[in-house]
Amino acid sequence: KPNELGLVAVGFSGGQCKPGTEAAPMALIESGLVDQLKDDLKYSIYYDGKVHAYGELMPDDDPDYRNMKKPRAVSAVTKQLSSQVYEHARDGRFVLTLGGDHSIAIGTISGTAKAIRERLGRDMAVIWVDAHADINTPETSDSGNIHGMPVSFLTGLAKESEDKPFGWLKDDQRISVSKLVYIGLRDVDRGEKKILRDHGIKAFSMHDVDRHGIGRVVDMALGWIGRDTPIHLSFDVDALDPMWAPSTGTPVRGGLTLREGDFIAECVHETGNLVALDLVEVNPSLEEHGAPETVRAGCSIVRCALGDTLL
Ligand code: DIR
Ligand code: MN
Ligand code: MN
Ligand code: MN
Repeated sequence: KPNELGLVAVGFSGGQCKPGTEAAPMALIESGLVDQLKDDLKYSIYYDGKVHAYGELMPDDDPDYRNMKKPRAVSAVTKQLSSQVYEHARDGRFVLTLGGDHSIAIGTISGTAKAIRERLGRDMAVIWVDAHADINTPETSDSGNIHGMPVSFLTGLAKESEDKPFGWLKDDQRISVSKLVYIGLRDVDRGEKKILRDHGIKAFSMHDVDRHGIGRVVDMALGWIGRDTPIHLSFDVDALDPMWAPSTGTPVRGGLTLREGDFIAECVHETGNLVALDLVEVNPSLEEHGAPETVRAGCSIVRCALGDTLL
């Protein structure tokens, strides 16, 4: 069902300390994104019409655990999101998740990884477009913010026992470090650099984009993944330079242009293997004069990944 799209709107900001990302899904939808996907790109949209805040899942008390901030809240939200995403992907739909901060990728990627294994018998690849690697373990993290850790939980570098936060994550929901590719990195913590090196993880930094150009970088990234591999694209809007996306929690100068971001999304769409997309870390309450611009940039990335073309 290539034209069926499951949309999940996640109004959650608990993976980091700045409120505001919970307002992003509505801002993206109100700017016309869903109508464009329906009317221009001809998708049948499966959307429950809600921005999920998961208030009913919030614990009364959520002390730090293994250096993680709000571990129970993030674990409960991502567990619920994982089954929402799984159900769409299991039914053969493309899954678009609008965040929310990047901790929600623990839910989205675990959901698609499991569904793709069941449906296609394949291991899914992940393209993580971000200024940051988000691969801290609870122990390597300086901030304790879980939006800097999702990849370590998804790859099994960080694990937890059954009754603890993220203990619900099982092997069939995980991805291999060999099927992970980064584009856009420029603010990677020391502990993360060691993890990337030790596990031979494929990463294209802004240095690589400068050296080779975005065209070759995308070719190399897709070449690493290989043909006929289902792809989940997790796009942190802070991969873009703050000139195009200022309203985000941790902006880092020297990023991708909007065209380079759109180009990545266009090329991943062209593979025909894209099964899911996350668009995260838009925070309309930061740099408020830049919020409309950031929302427009986010919409543009989503449209490109879903098949919009320039001609
Ligand atoms: C930093 C920042 N590496 C951390 N991470 C961010 O908190 O672990 N990720 N901003 O998006
Ligand atoms: Mn991120
Ligand atoms: Mn980031
Ligand atoms: Mn961030």
